[in-house]
Amino acid sequence: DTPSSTTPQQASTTSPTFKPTVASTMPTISASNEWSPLRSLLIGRASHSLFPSEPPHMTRATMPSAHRSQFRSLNPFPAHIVAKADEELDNFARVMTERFGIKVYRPREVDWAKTNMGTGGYTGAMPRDGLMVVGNTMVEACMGWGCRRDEVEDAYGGFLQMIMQEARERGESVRICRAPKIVGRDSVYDGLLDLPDGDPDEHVDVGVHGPNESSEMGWAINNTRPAFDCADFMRFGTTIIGQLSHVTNRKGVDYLRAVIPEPYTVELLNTTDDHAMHIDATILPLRQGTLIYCPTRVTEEELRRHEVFKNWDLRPLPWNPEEETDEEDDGPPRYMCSKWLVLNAMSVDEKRIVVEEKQERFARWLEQEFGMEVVRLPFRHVNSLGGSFHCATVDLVRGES
Ligand code: ABU
Repeated sequence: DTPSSTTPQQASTTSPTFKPTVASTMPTISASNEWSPLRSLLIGRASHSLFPSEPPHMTRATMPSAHRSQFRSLNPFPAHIVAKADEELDNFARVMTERFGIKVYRPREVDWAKTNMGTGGYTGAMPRDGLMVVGNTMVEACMGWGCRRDEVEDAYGGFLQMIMQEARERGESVRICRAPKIVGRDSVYDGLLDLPDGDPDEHVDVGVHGPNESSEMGWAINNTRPAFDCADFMRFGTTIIGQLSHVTNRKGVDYLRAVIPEPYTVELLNTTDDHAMHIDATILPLRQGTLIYCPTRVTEEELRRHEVFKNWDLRPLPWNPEEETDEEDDGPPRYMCSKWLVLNAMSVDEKRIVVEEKQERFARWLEQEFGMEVVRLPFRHVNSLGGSFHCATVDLVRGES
C-alpha cells in the first residue's frame, strides 16, 4: 500500500536535536495498545498556535466558559505561553530520548495564521487528535473542525512521507490512510449555525446526531460526512474503544471501522460527558488489566459491558479534580480543557508514566496504589493550549524489541 499523493513538505520534520538512538530493527510504526514499552514517538510543536476559530455553538459545547471570548479567528495564544509550551515540549522530547532511549520525531514549524487559505489553523502541539497508529496502519482523522482541516498535511505531511519512505526501504508492510479531502463548502455544521445565541455560558444542546444511549444531549456537528478526532479512540489490543463527541460522529466511526486493518474492531463507550471532545481525559489505562476512569463521565457498569474490560481492575479517580483548588490553579489558564486533564498522562511502559509535575496528588496515588514510577515533567503551558502528554504525542511504536 502507498499513501495518497501529498505535497512534499518544505522543511525537515525531524528535529536535528533529537536524532534516533535505537536499533534499526524496530518497525517504523506498530502499536496495539497504550501501555507496551514505547519505542518511537511523535511529539508536537506549539509555535504560532492560534485559538481555534470554530462557530460559537461549537466553542460553547466544548470549551470552558471562562475564556471563550478569546476564541476568535486568527487570535494567537499569548506569546509567553506558546514560548514556554515549546520549552516544555522540547524538554519532554529530550527526556524521552535521553532517559528512555525512545526515538522521537518532531513536526515542522507551521505559521498557523497563514494556513487554511488565510482563515487560520489551530496548533501543531496536539498531534494525537489528527493521527493514530493501529497495528501497521497510520490513520489520519477526518477532522470535524474546519480550522483543523489541513493540520495533518501542514504539520505532519512531510513526516508521513518520511516514515513511508523508511518503511519502503526496509521492506515493511505499512499503510497510511490519509483523510479524504473536502474541496469547497463543508456540510458538517449545516442546520447548526443559526442556533439562537443564548447565554454564552450555557451548554449548547442541538440534538442533531445524538442523543447517545446514556445522554439526552445532542452534538455540535451533524452526521452529513465522516468526522472524528483520533483522540476520541484508544487501543486495547484488537479492540479500539471510542466515543461519539462534539467532534466525532457516527459516519466518522464507520469510516474508522472501514480503514483499520483486520482483526481490529471499534466499540463505542457510552459516556455521560456533555462537553465530550476526546476520550483521553475520561479513561487512562495504566497497563494490561488496570484502568483509571473519570466517574462523572463513565460508569463501571458501562465499562464492564465491553468484553475487553471483563477482568480488569477498573478504578475511578477517588476525588473530583473539578472540586479541587490546588497549586495548578496558579498556572496559565486552561483555555480549552477541564481539570480532568489530569488523566491525560502518557505511559512509557507498564510501570512508568509521565505526569504533569504539579499533579502531585495524582502522582503519589499512582505510586502508592499501583506501584507506578511517575516521571514528573513541567507541561502546564502545553495544557493551556489544549492537552497534556497524551494529547501532545502519537505513539508510533509500542512493544518489546
Ligand atoms: N483534549 C483533551 C481535553 C479533555 C478534557 O478537557 O476533559
